[in-house]
Amino acid sequence: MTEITLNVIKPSVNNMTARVFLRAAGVDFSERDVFGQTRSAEYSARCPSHLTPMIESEDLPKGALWESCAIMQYLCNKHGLEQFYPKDPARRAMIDSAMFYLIGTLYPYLARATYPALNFGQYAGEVGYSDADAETKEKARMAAVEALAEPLEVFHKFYMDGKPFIGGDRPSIADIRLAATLEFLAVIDYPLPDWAKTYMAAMEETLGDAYAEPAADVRGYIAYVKQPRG
Ligand SMILES: N[C@@H](CCC(=O)N[C@@H](CS)C(=O)NCC(=O)O)C(=O)O
Repeated sequence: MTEITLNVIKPSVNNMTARVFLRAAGVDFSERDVFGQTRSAEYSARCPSHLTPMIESEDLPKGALWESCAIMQYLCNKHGLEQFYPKDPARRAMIDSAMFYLIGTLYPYLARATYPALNFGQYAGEVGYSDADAETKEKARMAAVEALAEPLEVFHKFYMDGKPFIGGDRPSIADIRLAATLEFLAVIDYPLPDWAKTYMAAMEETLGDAYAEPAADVRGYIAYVKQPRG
């Protein structure tokens, strides 16, 4: 019996993050596809946030852990995976900073910019969630598209700073989080800067099938939503 169950929704880049990490880390786990089930009483009882990715393990105080970055941090700590999450406090702080910056700044812009094209629901309070007219919603979406450039440049200039990855010569958990996130930009044909294209190719080449297999689910979904509808 495997120790860890990873609950996933396959088209999601939040989930792709955990799926890539668990494969790359070589941790023993089983995967459960919970597409369409996250709001069920049964899932909510185990996971009141109704979110994925979510791991379940008897070792966890509440049996369940969600938030992609927390999942990666926990498993690195538990299994001593220093190659993905350095122990040195200063180097680790940079990885943490990159992940918090992604979740707190880059991802909200990216969600506003891409979720309508992905047919994903937006969050309460967003213009895209409101009963504003289509023109107002598109204006808000375009503002988010424009806002993406600055955090992207911060990842490149500040966190990578001439190195191939945020982690230096090899991908860290912050790199897994960033590369997976950037996958969604294909749905709006966002013009990725050249460094980002090189970076994503390097991530896939370095991590191999661990990256390619979960990425194929995200890319397949994007191809599906981009199909012209008659
Ligand atoms: N910040 C979270 C975001 C998780 C999240 O938004 N998960 C979505 C899929 S993209 C979900 O499971 N939604 C199901 C639901 O709300 O019922 C992470 O990085 O794990």
